[in-house]
Amino acid sequence: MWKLKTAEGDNPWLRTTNNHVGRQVWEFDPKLGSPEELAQVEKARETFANNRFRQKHSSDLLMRIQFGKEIADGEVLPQVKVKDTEDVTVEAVANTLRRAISFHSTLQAHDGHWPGDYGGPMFLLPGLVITLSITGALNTILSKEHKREMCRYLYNHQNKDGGWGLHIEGPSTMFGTVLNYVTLRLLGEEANDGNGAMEDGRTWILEHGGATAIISWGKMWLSVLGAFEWSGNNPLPPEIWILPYVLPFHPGRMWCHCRMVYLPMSYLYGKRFVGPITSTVLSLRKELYTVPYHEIDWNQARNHCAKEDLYYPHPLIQDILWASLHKVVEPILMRWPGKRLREKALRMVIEHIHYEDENTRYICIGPVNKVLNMLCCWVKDPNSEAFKLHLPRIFDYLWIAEDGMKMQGYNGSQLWDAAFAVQAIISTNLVEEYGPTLRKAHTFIKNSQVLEDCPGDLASWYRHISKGCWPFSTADHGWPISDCTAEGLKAILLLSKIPSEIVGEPLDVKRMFDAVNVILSWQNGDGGLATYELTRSYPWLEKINPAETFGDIVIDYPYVECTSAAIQALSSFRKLYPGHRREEIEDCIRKAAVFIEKQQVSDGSWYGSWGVCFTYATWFGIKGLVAAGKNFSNCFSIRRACDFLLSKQLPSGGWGESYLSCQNKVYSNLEGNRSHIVNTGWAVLALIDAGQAERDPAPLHRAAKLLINSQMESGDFPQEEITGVFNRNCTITYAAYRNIFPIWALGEYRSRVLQQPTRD
Ligand code: LAN
Repeated sequence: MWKLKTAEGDNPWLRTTNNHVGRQVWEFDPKLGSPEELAQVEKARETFANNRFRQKHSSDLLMRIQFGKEIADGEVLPQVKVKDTEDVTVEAVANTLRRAISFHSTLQAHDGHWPGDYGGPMFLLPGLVITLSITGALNTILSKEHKREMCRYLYNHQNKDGGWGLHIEGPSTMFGTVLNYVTLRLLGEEANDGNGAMEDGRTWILEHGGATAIISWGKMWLSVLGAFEWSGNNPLPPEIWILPYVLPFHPGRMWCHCRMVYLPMSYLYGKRFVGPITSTVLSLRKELYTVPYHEIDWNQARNHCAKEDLYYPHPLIQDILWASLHKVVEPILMRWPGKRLREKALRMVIEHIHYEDENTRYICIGPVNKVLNMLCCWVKDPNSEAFKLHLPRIFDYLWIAEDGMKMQGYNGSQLWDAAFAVQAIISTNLVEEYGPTLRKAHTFIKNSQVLEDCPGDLASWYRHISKGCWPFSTADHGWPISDCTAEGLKAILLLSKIPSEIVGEPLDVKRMFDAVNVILSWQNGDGGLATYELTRSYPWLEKINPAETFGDIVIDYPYVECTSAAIQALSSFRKLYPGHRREEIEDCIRKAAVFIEKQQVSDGSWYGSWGVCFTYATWFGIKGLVAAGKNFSNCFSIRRACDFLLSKQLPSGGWGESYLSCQNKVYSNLEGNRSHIVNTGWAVLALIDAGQAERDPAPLHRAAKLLINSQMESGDFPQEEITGVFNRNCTITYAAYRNIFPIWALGEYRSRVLQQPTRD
């Protein structure tokens, strides 16, 4: 049976700064699992597969089954349901909360974090499998169980029309279909597998123009594999790294995710690296195209893109730019003396790759550059230490649920979920009862703060300071993020107000000051905060975004979510430490509030970038303004935002927003106007913050009733549609949200709407 191991790492090639706190890795052990447990797992898999077109999101059941042993031993309070005709009572809320927190506590790992699925995107596993197949590590690194579970995952997420989407809930795209089809082939599936799935996939590809119509990232992956020609790619010259930093398009000015993905891509492009041409690769050359491989017009293929994939079409200026680089500059750089410059650029690029690897303990900033960097290290030297150091960190990205084994969007969302869970539990006023849970989470958050900046001259590595920050996942990952730091600090400050006999010693004040220092350092001139760094260049740079399926990736834009989180953290901090950097903090909060008001859309909403979508950002918008000292009566923005939210409440009492909101920037209900507990949680939290209880609590009562009635017998809540999003067009799973947000919303409802100011 599969077993989740947390905070462990016994491989000599693993490095860590904090004893692997937060690390989560699944291992297969054939000796584990009672017949009942194995039957439970099988049942979960079967149910998922049978309903896979209706419910595309898995419910993280393998982890729940593993932790479930503890639940069975503990007591579960009887379930509560509130009838249509009844009012919500104090007892019903308290009972629901106790059941929910008790359940959520059983999912907490011994190091204090809440492990969970961070899957969703469907373009990540292919990068890993292609890399492992090229480097010959596919059979040595992955067991047959790994491969079987990966195939299960891919078959489970094949759409009815035979294709695969960009993410689990998305319609088929060429990118998703070609890459996942290729992945299945590399994992050992035959082109004609007998049950028709591979044939259906291939038919989808051929009917939509063949693999020349795949987007640029797909072209790159197929080229390194040997199933596409480099001449069919638009140039990614590594020389961009040796240009002077004053140029607005210098990569050091780009969003770190964009910079870090194009860095290794430019290495592979600069070398025109192609892996070994195996019989599978030769066969793929026949399977993927509508014309014979040697007859493909590669120059035309450079700009060919299926309409299903096109979220961000290239403007004309890009076509001109790529054509001139392709036709004029590349031929010079490919032969002497231009080649000398290429070699110099490649040396610089690989140095930056090593710097990134070393400073993330080989986890890397995300799943895409993780595997690309690993491939580059192998291309440089197949016997290198760097490559060996990369291998054990692959497992930090793999997660298994009843839908199979997936590659996650990050090495987890550990810190983020723990910071939210702490705030949610504290909001309920049931702190004494859940002391042990909070104490463990407190330890985890303290152990996950990043204590040092990256080494060397930060500016020459284009890095912001990190000392005092919190990451999104683990300290070993270590990249600093503005809102993660803010949410981490908020949780730490709340915990510091609870007696240490209950939750343990508070964080050393000096370390709180360090966190404040990074938060202040992130504020841009316009008052807003971006994600990891300051905004270093201009929005017009988006014109040279070559990734056809993603929007807003070229620079790090300021966001309402990040800005609001910073205001909240600083204003809570200021209440406890009024003397520390007072003027700077006040100034920062004031400017940040102005930024948030400016970002508001004319209908009163905010449009979010990292959650689905208006409900998420509007919660942040309101919460930020309230933390800056504004309220319903003195702030027009808050009044409008409340009207907006109330106008979207569904007859069921809930809110339910589709990921299509993010793509189209227009509020969209879920199909059939279904409600969603997570959206409902965000809306309730926002309205309570804006003082809705004093004006008219009726909408809150209706929403609370819905949340209470959604709870399942075990105390868990159902997994509904996916709730995260990035780069406008791709969704991502936040598996803990279904537990955290009902708890948080009902917690605030209990203490601020049903008016229970004293702790019991
Ligand atoms: C994340 C995850 C965390 C997220 C929050 C902290 C929640 C957000 O408020 C700020 C942005 C951030 C850090 C974020 C940005 C985009 C990420 C890194 C991701 C959604 C996780 C995966 C995604 C990354 C870009 C996926 C790889 C794909 C590429 C297009 C490079």
